[in-house]
Amino acid sequence: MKLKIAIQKSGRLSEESIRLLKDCGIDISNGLNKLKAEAANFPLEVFFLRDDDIPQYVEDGVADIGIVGENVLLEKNKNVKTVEKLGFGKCRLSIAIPRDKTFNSIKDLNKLRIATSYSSILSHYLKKKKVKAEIHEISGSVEIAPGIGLADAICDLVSSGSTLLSNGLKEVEVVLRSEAVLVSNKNLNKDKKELLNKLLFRIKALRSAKSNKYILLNAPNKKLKAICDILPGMKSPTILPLEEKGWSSVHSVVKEDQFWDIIEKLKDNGAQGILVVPIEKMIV
Ligand code: PRT
Ligand code: ZN
Repeated sequence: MKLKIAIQKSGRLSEESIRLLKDCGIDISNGLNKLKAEAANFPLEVFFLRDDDIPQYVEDGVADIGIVGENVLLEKNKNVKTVEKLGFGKCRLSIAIPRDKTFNSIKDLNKLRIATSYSSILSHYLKKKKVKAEIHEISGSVEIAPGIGLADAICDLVSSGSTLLSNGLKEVEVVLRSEAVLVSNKNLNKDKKELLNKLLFRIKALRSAKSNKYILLNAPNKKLKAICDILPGMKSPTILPLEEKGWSSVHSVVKEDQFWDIIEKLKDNGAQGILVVPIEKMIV
């Protein structure tokens, strides 16, 4: 019994999808240029596909699970289950207009021709916002549509914004924020569910490791209580006595996003020699 996963063959999600599997201890280095590869050390078969086809393959059960952008998932609207957000492939689906056009509110999009590869998501969005625009479905190079007179606006994926900039466009509405997600077929049998859970356990360990840091510091004993209150840790901080009298070494885990605030407070409470190191895997 093998779990079958579909990932993008070549594109923006390919490298990170393979790295994710690798960081989960699953090696698929043989066969990257093929349609299919087998993992060496996990019952996993990998299919390399176009991202647009992944939701359908997972719905049909040709693949049991897949990695795909939420933008594609929503546009294709297939009957699959989103299992886990993966934190890469982040982008937004946005409406943009020529830089020299004024824009005060979404009502300004009324009667405009908007070029997009995301006609389903866009039409739902415009309907919700009570805007009546003409949607032109095109499959590639959407950003050039206003320049060649094909449309008045576009709705396309944006990450750095440099494509919009170099085409004389400005972003005026964010329709959707997207990242890569792990999706699953809704009717996995018991054995496949078990394999998926095993994989998911590893993915979650990586994800929490990434959002946490291991911190070590020296503190005067009389400040230990205050410092431990700042540093809750996984259970509670570890305290080890230093050779120097009246001082201890404190070890704990801090959340990446609280990191700078915590460092400030620790310093205010007399912490010294603060070391912050990345965590590779974290099992909570
Ligand atoms: O061949 P296949 O169909 O598999 O690939 P594809 O060409 O359809 O997709 P690909 O590889 O371009 O993108 C795969 C997925 O990556 C998308 O579905 C998104 O979920 C995610 N992603 C993240 C992006 C971007 N960021 C992104 N910036 N996908 C596309 N872009 C494009 C965008 O369309 C525009 O042309 O990059 C340009 C804008 O980038 P900036 O940085 O200039 O703003
Ligand atoms: Zn595609």
